[in-house]
Amino acid sequence: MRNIQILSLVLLFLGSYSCKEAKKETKDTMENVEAMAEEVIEEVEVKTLKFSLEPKSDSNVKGEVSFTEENGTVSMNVGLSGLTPGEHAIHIHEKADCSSADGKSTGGHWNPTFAPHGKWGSQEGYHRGDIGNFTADEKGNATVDFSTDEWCLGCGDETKNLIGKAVIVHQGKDDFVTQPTGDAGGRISCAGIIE
Ligand SMILES: [Cu+2]
Ligand SMILES: [Zn+2]
Repeated sequence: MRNIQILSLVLLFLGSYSCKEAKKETKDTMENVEAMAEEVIEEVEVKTLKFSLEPKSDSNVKGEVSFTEENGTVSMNVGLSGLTPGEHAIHIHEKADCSSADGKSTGGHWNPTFAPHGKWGSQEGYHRGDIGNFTADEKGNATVDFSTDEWCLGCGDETKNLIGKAVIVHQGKDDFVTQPTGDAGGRISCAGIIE
């Protein structure tokens, strides 16, 4: 009789123990699901915008540009074809208006901080649109990769916001000295940056 009592106590103990374990497992699973959901939400916050670059000033220079914002940094990736081999300037200009044949409808270099024109990162100052020069290969193709935390895509800070501006590729190269253009020559490809 006493053995039966002990056995039922043991069974009772095991029963409540496994029930606790099951509850704990459910809680762990819920925490995992919540953590995964947070990760998904963070991934959604990576913002990417893509645009086509259209030929200007009777050039054949076209391509694609994408901007990706992640953790406060904007990365720009550009692919171009139809260039003359060698160095060319690329800038952000102040208006997302590529309507004119010469690309001048985009205005001057984007310069929200009222700085002199210059080489990106220069002590003497530089426009927020002064990306610089890149080199096209002998076939006239080029890629440009650039990233900075001094830009954003649609944030409230107008000294950083790329939306409403334009990407301009020039026939010549930027000398980083001539004000306020860098003497980079004609505008041969254009893309407006819009939301
Ligand atoms: Cu320019
Ligand atoms: Zn400039």
